[in-house]
Amino acid sequence: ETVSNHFFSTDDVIKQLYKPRSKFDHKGKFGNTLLVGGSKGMMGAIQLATKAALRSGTGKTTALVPSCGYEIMQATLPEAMCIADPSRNHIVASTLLKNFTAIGIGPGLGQHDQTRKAVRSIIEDFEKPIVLDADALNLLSENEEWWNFIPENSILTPHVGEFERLTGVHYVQSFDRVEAARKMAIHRHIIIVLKGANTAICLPNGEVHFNSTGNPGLAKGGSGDALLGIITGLLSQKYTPKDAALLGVYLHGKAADIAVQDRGYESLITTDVIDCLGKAFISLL
Ligand code: NPW
Ligand code: AMP
Ligand code: MG
Repeated sequence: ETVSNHFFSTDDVIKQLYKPRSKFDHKGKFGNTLLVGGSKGMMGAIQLATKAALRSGTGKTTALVPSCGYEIMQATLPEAMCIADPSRNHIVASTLLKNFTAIGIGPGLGQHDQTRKAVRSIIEDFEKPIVLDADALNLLSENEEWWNFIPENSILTPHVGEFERLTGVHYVQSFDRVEAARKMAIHRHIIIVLKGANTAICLPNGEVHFNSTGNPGLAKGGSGDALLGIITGLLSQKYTPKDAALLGVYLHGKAADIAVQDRGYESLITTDVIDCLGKAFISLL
């Protein structure tokens, strides 16, 4: 393949994708987002994802969490709705999905056997492109059969460790890893957001788009959880899966670039990144 398959998400390219708001907009236009995740000891991950979705413009946001997380979510994220799973410490069941416009699964989910079944039934029932990260990807890594029910144009957001688990291969050269992600995106008809310092967004048509924002302040637990919330929130607003992935990765990095000016690389935490999403959106106007 030639280098013409490779693109760079500059500020100008991203500004073309962004859809500004207009005076008579109402919340019904911007979708109803569901985030699925959390387990005992990892409620922070789904909190961060939900908060990031709230800050990304979605009309309504709901989190599905194990019941030990219900009060945590209701008390800390008043703008979000919450559905408690029947089980206390990890998710074991699906929920009514027909009212949701986009679903993101994975932050802090854990890898319990019953959780695996619940995730599978959510993906199968929803039938539209879905966003998968973290433990939802680890579930996929276990069994080739899982690929059969991942809807086309779904967005997978692995870090290097998760991607290598998906392929079962350790890549020495990052070029080889990106090429493997590109081939996987073509073969499975999905979008792979291969995360890292130079996040590569691989599309089903074989294009690879490198992101231009972000910094080492993001090298910290929680960063990816926020990214899942942003991308799912954008998908909910009827951005195409491609545009949701490109714009979401860009905004996540841009918010971190703005936040780090006050926080410094070491002190930056995911909450700071989410708090700067507003400035990242404003930079697109
Ligand atoms: P190493 O150490 O380099 O050999 P995991 P996770 C590798 C939740 N979280 N380049 C790395 O290998 C998530 O949502 C909850 C190379 C390491 O062994 C998930 O549900 C938080 N290698 C769950 O925790 C905040 C890389 O992969 C392994 C790499 C587990 O997610 C934190 C680590 O990956 C977290 O988000 C890279 N760039 N990146 C909360 N507040 O509740 C990773 N690796 O085992 O998938 O663990 O990513 O922490
Ligand atoms: P996760 O490992 O799932 O928490 O995801 C980490 C997030 O932080 C991804 O969006 C990465 O692209 C981003 N990230 C991590 N390290 C860096 C870095 N050195 N430069 C830019 N972005 C980074
Ligand atoms: Mg992660």
